[in-house]
Amino acid sequence: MATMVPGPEAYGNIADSALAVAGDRIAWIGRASEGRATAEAQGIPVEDARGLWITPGLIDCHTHLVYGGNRVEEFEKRLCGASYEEIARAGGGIQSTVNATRAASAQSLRESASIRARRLMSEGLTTIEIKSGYGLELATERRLLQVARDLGKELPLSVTTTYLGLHALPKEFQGDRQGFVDLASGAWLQELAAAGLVDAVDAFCENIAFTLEETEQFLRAARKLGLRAHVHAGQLSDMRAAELAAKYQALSADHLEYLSEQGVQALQAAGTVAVLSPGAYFTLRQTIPPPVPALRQAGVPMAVATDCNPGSSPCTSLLLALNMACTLFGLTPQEALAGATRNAARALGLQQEIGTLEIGKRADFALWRIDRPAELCYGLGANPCVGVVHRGRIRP
Ligand code: DI6
Ligand code: FE
Repeated sequence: MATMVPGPEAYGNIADSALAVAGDRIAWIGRASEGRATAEAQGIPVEDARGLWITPGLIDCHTHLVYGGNRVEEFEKRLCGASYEEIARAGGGIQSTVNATRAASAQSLRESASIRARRLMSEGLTTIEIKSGYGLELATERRLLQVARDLGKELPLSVTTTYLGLHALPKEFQGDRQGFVDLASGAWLQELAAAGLVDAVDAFCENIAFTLEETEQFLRAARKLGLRAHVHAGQLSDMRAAELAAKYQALSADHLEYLSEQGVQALQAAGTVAVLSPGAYFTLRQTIPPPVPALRQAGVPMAVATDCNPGSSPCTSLLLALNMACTLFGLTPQEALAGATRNAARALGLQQEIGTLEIGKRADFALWRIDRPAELCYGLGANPCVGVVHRGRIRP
C-alpha cells in the first residue's frame, strides 16, 4: 500500500498491509494477516485486494471542467501556424468559449462536464477542483459554480469550487478594464461567496489577461472575505505573479514556466504549492519547462494537475499528466504521484482530510493492477485502475 506519507519508505509504502474503514474514515491500517483475523472474529466484511496496489484517491487540483462548446477549430488553426496569443488577441481563445458557455443551459453544461468527470474518475480520481471563468458575467459565473457544486452531489466525487473572476476581459468591457475588475472583485465576488458557491478564488495574471495590479485588487478583495486563492502565474511570461501569490499566502501558484529564483523563494517562504500543468505546456508546444530543480531544491511542494480546459489543455487523464510531468518536466514518479495526492490536497487546503492514507483521514482510495507505483506514471493512455472507494463507499 502506497500511503504517500513522507518518510523513509518510497511512496510511504507499507508491505503486506490492509486498512479498515468505518463510516467515511480510515479507522485502522496494519498488517493484512492481523486485519483479517480481527475482521473474521468480529464479523466485519473483508474485501480481498491481494496483488493490487492501494493509493490515496487521486486529486486533480486545477481544472476548468465546466464549459460550453469546444475549441477544435482553434486547434486546427494553431497547426496551420497561428499562435495561442494571436488567436486570443483576435477575439478567439477564451472569448470563444465564453460565447459558447453563455449560450449553454445548466443542463447541457452538466452533461458535458459529467462526461469529462467520469473519464477522470475512471482513473481513480476522488476529488476535483473546478474553476468558473467562462462566464465573465454574474449569471453565467453563478451557473458554472452551481453546476460544479451539483456534480459533487450527483457523482461519487468530491468537488471544490473556485471563482476564476479574472480570466479574460469580456468583449462588453473592452475599453473599461477597471469597470470589469471592480465588479469581479466587488459585487459579483460578494454575491457568489454569499451564495456559498465559492471555496476559493483564482486570477489569470498574464500579459494577455490581467496585470499584477488588477490581480492584487482581486486578491485583496478575496482576503477581506476570508477566501483563499490560487493564481495562474508565469504561464507565458514572468509578471512576478508568483511573488504576488506568495504575498497573499495563496494556496497555490499554477503553471510557473516563467519563474525567477526570487519567485521560487517567495513560494517556499509562503508555503504556497507550485501546481504544474504539463498538459497545457504540451498542447501549446512550449519549450521552457518550469524550474523543477530549483523548486525541488527550495522544498516548494509540487502538485500536478490536468488543467482540463477546452483551449490549452483538453486533457481528461490525470495519469497522462503524471507521465508528462515526468517526461517533460523531469519529476520522479514518486514526486509526480505525490503531486496528484498529498501535494494536490495541500493545494486545496485539504491536507488534514485527504491526500495520504492515514488513520482518521477520509477513506478515499484507489486500487490498481500494477507491479509498482511508478507504473502509474509509466503508461501513455494505460488505465490500471480496478476499483475506487470514495468516502468509505465502494464506487459502483
Ligand atoms: N490558463 C490556461 O491555460 C487556461 N486558462 C488559463 O488561465 C486556458 C483557458 C483557455 O484557453 O480556454
Ligand atoms: Fe488553468
